[in-house]
Formats: sequence, structure tokens, C-alpha cells
Amino acid sequence: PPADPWWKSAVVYQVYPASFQDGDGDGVGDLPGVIDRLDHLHTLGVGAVWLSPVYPSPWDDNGYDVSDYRGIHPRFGTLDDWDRLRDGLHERGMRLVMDLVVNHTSDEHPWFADSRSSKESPRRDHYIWRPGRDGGPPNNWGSVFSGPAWTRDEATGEYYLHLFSRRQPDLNWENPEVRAQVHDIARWWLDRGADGFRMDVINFVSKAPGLPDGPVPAGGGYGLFAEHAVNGPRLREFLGGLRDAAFAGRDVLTVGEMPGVGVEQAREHTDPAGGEVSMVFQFEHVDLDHGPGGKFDPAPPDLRRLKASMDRWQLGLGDRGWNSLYWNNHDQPRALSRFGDDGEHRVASAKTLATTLHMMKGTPYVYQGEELGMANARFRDISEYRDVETLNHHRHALAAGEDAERVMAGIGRMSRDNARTPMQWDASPHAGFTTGTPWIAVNPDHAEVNAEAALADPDSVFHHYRRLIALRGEHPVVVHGAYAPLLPDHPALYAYTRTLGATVLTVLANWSADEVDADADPAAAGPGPRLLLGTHPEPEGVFAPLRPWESRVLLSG
Ligand code: TEU
Repeated sequence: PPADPWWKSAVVYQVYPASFQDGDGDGVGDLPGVIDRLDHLHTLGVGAVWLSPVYPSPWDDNGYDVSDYRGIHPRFGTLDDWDRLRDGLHERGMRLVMDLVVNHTSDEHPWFADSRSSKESPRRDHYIWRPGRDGGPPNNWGSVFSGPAWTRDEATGEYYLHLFSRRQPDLNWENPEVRAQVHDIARWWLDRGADGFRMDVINFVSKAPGLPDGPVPAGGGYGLFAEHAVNGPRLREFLGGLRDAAFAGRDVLTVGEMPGVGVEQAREHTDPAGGEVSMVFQFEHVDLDHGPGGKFDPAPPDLRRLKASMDRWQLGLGDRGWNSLYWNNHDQPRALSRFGDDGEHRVASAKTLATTLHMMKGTPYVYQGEELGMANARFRDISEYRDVETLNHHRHALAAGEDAERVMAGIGRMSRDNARTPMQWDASPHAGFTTGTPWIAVNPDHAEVNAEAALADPDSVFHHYRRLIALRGEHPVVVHGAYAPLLPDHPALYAYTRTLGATVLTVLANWSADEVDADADPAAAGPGPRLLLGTHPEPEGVFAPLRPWESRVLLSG
């Protein structure tokens, strides 16, 4: 049988370049900065780096608005720097995965400049233009970033579609020339030595013919576009085209970011026979705490619901397809602050979140700073925020008469900027991130939470991540073992087994600040299980009660 692809046994580390390491003192991270920190990643043991966008961009959405797909933003360096980064990673046995943002471009991309110039432009049809309806937009869709998903353009009086900000016009994938351009871009980076792509909102590229109105939520407002622009009718065809034109025959990792994707669809997309991508990013588990008013109106997460969701994906993609595994990325508040305890039990809960995820079946992703136990920034004042989603939400919510304090509380918990503060390298004033003024404030907790301190402390969150990553390399059961949940209804214990032949790996994790009995059936863990990795000093026995936020990995056979 053919060897398993490398990405099944690798752990991927996400670098958010603006906030990783500044090499030139302008307050923004850059590629030379990443190169300087490669040893940190090598010590951690990750197999690949996913680099968030570094392309030229007017920076309306922190680079997810690309104005040139074949270049590097001057603030990040040059293509030579990118080549050096690629080599530095490859020399250390790590791969480099780029971010492919092709549902939309920047409004400053030359294609859009052409497209908007006149109805007769040869590129008019590269974007989605429609005449208005009754003096307003062509349909009722709202954008992900508040307000309408359409903007009227002066030059022709027509409206263009933007599912995200008005500066991110959606490409028209119905046009074969657009698809061919995307294929070219992907091949260009792979030919230059990239090892794959994370593909931004790639399940938004096929829109329903006619662009019908979406259902209006109970509270009123804009229509939801999901039904007509997510997982659309031609998605598999478009993705299959990209696979055939760019990925086929290459040893690459492709991960489709797919908000709103279901288990069954993900199975199809990632089936080695006929699928289009290595894996997808699904959102079920990170949307669980969204409240009735949406993401900025969060409700406390419930462990049973979280387990039920994760179990559905573990089991659903158990025999066919492949899961990605993540708690964090640049769009999510820090998982430690959201699901864990970033106060008294910071270290233990960060380790336990990691244990729980890394022993599952799939490819784990570590978002920069997660391996240090970085927590939410919790900015108090709106002037400290930088994110377009946050700032738009704040403006729209206040204009709609919402209570200002409530709005700020929601933002404090859920803003994407919580994850975008600079990486904490040491205890010095800007955490060793920059010698200049950082573009977004450093979390004051860096005096305690930083890489220098973590590397020096054998019991740190960092060394726990390092051990978890090493286990994946040492024990085939971590990569291939069949998953089975234990105690799905337990309100505090997260427990499961992985089984491969006679080997059983068991995870017992206490997701609470109370001591909890390990009341899983000891027989489920196989004969004579031994402790492979724990978060606390050696317990009395492998089934001894679990201390607050304690977790254990057991191995039998
Ligand atoms: O995000 C897509 C997306 O829909 C969400 O993750 C979104 O950011 C979040 O739900 C908002 O509440 C991707 C990128 O990861 C994100 O940074 C970009 O802003 C977005 O696409 C547009 O390119």
C-alpha cells in the first residue's frame, strides 16, 4: 500500500506574521523575524508552518485582502526573504504551507480596478455585479463584518458583492478565467517550493444561481447568505478543478477553511478516493458559545455539548476522510480564556486542553502563543482594537442603540484581536517582539507568560506541547488508532480511548477546577495501563481522582 502522507503524522504551527517577530523595529512582525525564531518551532517539534497572508495588501482585513498574489508585502520583506524562510524550514525538516485567499481579492487588486471601471471591461465578469433593486442592494444579504454584503459603485451605478468587508469584493468563480487564474497562482507558489495551502473560506466560492434572498433572523436585520453562498452547488466541481490543475501529483497539505461545513460534506471533501483536499477546518466546536445575538453575545460553553460535537467529527471521519484539530487560530479568542481557566489554573488547563486535542485522530494545529499558554488580551477601550470585524461591530451595535458596556463586554470576550497580540518571547517591555512600538498592544501578562521562561521550566506549557507532539511521532496509535468516547454525559470529565491492534491509549482529562473521580471503566483502558504523560506530579495510581484540570494519557499493550 502507498505510504501515508506526511501531514497525517505532522503537527502544524500557525504563524500570524504581523504578530510573531519584528526584525526591523517598525512594530510589525516580518519574514526575517520568523527566520530568527525557527529554532523555537524546531524545538517544539512541529512538522509544518502555516503562514497567514504575507502578500501585498492595503491591510483592510490584516492581509486577507490581497492586492498581488505573487509578491510579499514590503512590511514583511521580499520574495528573497520568503525563499530564505522556505529553506530554513526545509533544512530543519519542516514544511511551509501558504494561505490562499481567493474567495475575494482586495478592492485595490488590479483585476478589481479593471472590473469596476466600466460594464464593458473585459474583466467586468471577474467579480459579481448586479443592478440595484428598488433603490437598494440586489438582495438582502448581510456581510460577515456587519452591514450589507453589497456596495454600490459610482463608476457604473451597479453593486458588487462582498461577503466580508466592502474592500474584499468576491471573485466570480462561475467565470472559467477566474478559476484558471487561481490555478496559476497555486501552481506558482508550489513551483517555488511551498508545501501546500490553507484555503480561506473556500466553501464560499460557489453561489446559488440567481443569488436569492436569505432568511432574516428572528431579531430582524439582513438576510443570512449561508443557504445560498456556503457549500454551494458547484463547490465540489470548483475544488476538484483546483486539485487537478494544481495539487495532483504533488506531496502537499491542503486544508480548506469551511465555515458551515457538515460532517458528511467534510467526509466527501477529504475522502482519499475522490476528495479534493487533505482536510477541512470546520467550526462547529468554536461556534458553540455563540449566543442568540451571535458571536459577540456569547453564552458559557458546556462541556457535554463540546464533547458531543467533537465526538461526531471523530467518529464521522474515523474510517473515511481526515480531521483537522484546533482550538485556536487568528479568528478565535484564546481557547485558554474561553474553555479553560486563565487565572489560578492557567498552566494546568492549558496543558489539559492540549492533551485532549492532541491525542485525538487528525492533524493538530497550534496557533502561535498557544504553546505558552497565552490568554485573551481583554482590551478595555475600543481604541486599542485593530480588527475590522470588531470595529464594524462596535460602530453598528452602538448605532443600533445597544448598551455600550454590554457591547464592550462581548468584544472583550470574543474579538479576534484577543489572538492577535504580539508573541511573548521574554519579559522585556515589548515582550521581545519589537524594539519599536507594536502595532497592537502586548498583553501585560508577558512578564510571566513568555517563551524564555517557558523553555527554562521543565513543567511549562511549552514542554507539555513538546511532549505531546513527540508522542505522535513515537506511537502509531496516536496517528491511526480508532477513537471511542468514554462518559459522554459526564459534565467535567473528558475521556476517550484510541485503539490500534492490541494497543489502547486512554485520555482522562478533568475539565474543571474541582477534584473529579476517574470513573471511567478501568477495563476500557486495556490490561495494565501505564502513565505515558500527565499534567501533574505522579498520581497514586493511573485511576486516582483527578486534581483540578489534571489530565493523563495512559497506554496499554
Ligand atoms: O475567516 C472566515 C470566517 O468566516 C471566520 O473565521 C470569520 O473570521 C469569523 O467567523 C468572523 O466572526 C477567514 C479568515 O480566517 C479571516 O481572518 C478573514 O477575515 C476572512 O476569512 C475573510 O478573508
